[in-house]
Amino acid sequence: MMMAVIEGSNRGCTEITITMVKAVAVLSSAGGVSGTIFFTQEIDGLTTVTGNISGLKPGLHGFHVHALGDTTNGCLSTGPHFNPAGKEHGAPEDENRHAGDLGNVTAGEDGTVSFTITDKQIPLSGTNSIVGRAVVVHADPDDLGRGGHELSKSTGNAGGRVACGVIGLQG
Ligand SMILES: [Cu+2]
Ligand SMILES: [Zn+2]
Repeated sequence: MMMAVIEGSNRGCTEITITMVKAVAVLSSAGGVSGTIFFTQEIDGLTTVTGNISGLKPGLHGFHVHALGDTTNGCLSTGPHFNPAGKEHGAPEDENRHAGDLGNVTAGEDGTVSFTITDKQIPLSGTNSIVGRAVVVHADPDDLGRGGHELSKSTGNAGGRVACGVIGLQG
């Protein structure tokens, strides 16, 4: 025991292991929307989200992390927006936002979208990890809390849940 301590102090350096955490969600839906969303947690605490989605109606679609990775009743059972800080719905750049509020993705005329989002409130490790939760794509635009609708401050009034996928660890 004592030997180990002396050896450690003699080495004169500290080993730091940096593990890049990666996760993935495969979207499924009842209505022909499909896609794959990749998550990479950078060493500076940011998570980069890269996705491809197809089968959407052209235009904006609310895109969120919902609290639960439960798809037993389709996307309906993924719960509300992931909101560990107990805030109101907002835009990704807002101070007052749910952690899961990732704004909108914009599908082209062909119904597909490829996008990259970088966000600091959706870690893949630690207390507020989004692993085991779900990503959800909505039928309509997310009004980012500004629409004045009774649902604006809770869901962005983004309409139905057209596709979702559970966020799982990736090797
Ligand atoms: Cu949502
Ligand atoms: Zn929200």
